[in-house]
Amino acid sequence: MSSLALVIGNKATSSWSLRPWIAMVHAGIPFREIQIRLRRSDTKAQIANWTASGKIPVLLDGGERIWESYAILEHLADRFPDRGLWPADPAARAHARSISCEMHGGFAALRRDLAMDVLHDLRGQRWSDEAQADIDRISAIWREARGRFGASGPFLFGRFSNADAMYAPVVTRFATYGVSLGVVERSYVDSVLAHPAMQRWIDEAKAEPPMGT
Ligand SMILES: N[C@@H](CCC(=O)N[C@@H](CS)C(=O)NCC(=O)O)C(=O)O
Repeated sequence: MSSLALVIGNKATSSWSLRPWIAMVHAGIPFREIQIRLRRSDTKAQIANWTASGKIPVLLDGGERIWESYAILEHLADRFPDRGLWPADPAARAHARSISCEMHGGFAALRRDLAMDVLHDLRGQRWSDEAQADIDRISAIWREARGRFGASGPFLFGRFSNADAMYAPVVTRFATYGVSLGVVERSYVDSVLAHPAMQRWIDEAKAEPPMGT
């Protein structure tokens, strides 16, 4: 039995939960899943059982609790150094961390206007100029990473890495909202959506009770 447990929210909408979850499933790291239903009267109390931050995901590792999606990804890379969660090359790894932190701390307009919902076709919805600027910046980030570091595979740094985990929720948004993309970004979106861990997340989201219940 694994000593790791990941506290997450609803798979349909919990974009922050998807990040460590997809990294762990991709890397074959065994863990127990503890799911908290979001947007219910008892959600805050349920989250408070695991973290004083008021937010999930939280990773339980033995006696330690690690919160904040990016910190969890760093911890997993430390704990499982053989799984290649960051690119091996130092320059690629530094770049991967930079774009992952940019995702973690930024793109508020995108998150507000294009909330993640893997279950619904949201084409036809409109978003602000600020959200479009976020989309343009993310597209540029993906093109640069693919161009400089992506030759060995279909992901940002070739092989799937923590950087792809950080951008996985954006990938689902670009697909469900029908965001218009260039050839490189479209192909990257298709590769992430085809990843077995991403498919599993979406399948499990479909099997969940409706939000708020
Ligand atoms: N910066 C945090 C953000 C986490 C976050 O906002 N999580 C949402 C769920 S996706 C949450 O816990 N919301 C609390 C609530 O719905 O009451 C991270 O990277 O983990």
